[in-house]
Formats: sequence, C-alpha cells, structure tokens
Amino acid sequence: MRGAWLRSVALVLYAATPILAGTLQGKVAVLEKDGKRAQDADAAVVWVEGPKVRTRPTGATVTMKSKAFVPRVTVVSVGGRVEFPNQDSIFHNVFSVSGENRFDLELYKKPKSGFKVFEQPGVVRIYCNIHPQMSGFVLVRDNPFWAKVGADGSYTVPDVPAGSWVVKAWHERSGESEKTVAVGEAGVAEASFTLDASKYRRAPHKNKFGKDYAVGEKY
Ligand SMILES: [Cu+2]
Repeated sequence: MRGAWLRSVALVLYAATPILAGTLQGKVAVLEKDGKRAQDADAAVVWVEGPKVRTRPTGATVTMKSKAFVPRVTVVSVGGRVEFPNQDSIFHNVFSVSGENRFDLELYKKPKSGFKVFEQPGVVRIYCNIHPQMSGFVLVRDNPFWAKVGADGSYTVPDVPAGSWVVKAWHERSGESEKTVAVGEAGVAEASFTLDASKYRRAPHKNKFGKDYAVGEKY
C-alpha cells in the first residue's frame, strides 16, 4: 500500500517537473567502396546512450515473407516484444546467437507466429535456420532516444534530456560510429556521421548449431 502511494507521489512529482530537453538532429551518409552513397542508408539507426528514462516497452512486428525478414532492421525498447509472423507457406525459424539476447523459435509456417521479448540492450542478429539468405537485425535500446534515418539521410531525435551524451550511428555494413554531443536545455544540437561501409564483405554465417548450412535447400 505504502509503496503504491509513494509511487503515485513520485509520478506526480515527475510529471510536474519541467524536462529540460533539446532536439538532436543531423545527417548520416553511408559510403560504399567507390565512395558512392549506399542505396540503403535509411537502414541506419542513430541513438543516444546514457539518459536513464524508463518508458513502457515498445514492441514491433517482423514478418517473414518471401524468405526475408521485413523490415530488415527493427528497433525496440528493453522489454519489447517482437512478433515474428510467417506469411510464407513454407517453414521458417528465427534464431539469434547474439549474447544474452540469444533465442530460438520453433519451426512454423503460415498462419503461425512466434515472439521474443528482448531484455538486453544491444544489436541482435536474427537468422532462419533453414534459409541462410534470411537475415535481419533487432536493435534493443534502454531509452526512447533513437531514430531511424530517413531516405534523405536525415534524422531527428526529439526531447533529449540536456547533457553531454554519447551518440551512436549504426549501419549493418559499417558497424557503429560515435560522437559526444552536448544537448542544451532547449533548441537543436547537431551530430552528423559518415559511416564507412567500404570494408564490408559478405560472409556466410553459421546455423543455430554453429555449423555450416547444408548445401542445396529443400524448401
Ligand atoms: Cu526460412
């Protein structure tokens, strides 16, 4: 009882405290081998590390369709539940061996779905154990200050608490790049990134048993 009462007081105080926050924005360029801009720069994500702001977990849906994860890159918050419906009439599986976010869903096909609740912040690589060409990413964030980059390479993260924060930009072919950015109590802070995807090499990944995929898929 007392705990609930204290919590409600804390909530009222929290709501009554003006949040001093700025907007973070900038551009992200993803460059390929020849210096050309990547076609899929809008698969990049920018996030702010550090601010401790808890929000209700936000989930997402990643559909398995035509032997692909759609969308290929998904961002959720810690505690977020991701649904993985299979819209193909063949079996798929979803698994990851990414650290503490490791998981493995059963084989299932349309109209079945599976789900995973992600509890650890990080970049989670997801695969299907039948089809090696199926790959995707779930980025799990411990605060709401992130944005997907738009088709024009720009991004905006609103309401970032004032402070000096590490801002990271990520694309699957470049990995992470970071900057420390001072966000004011109002107004706009700028952080732009050039991500180098020129050294990326497509390499086969292992199946969920840590073995090579069988040659010649049957489905
Ligand atoms: Cu599959």
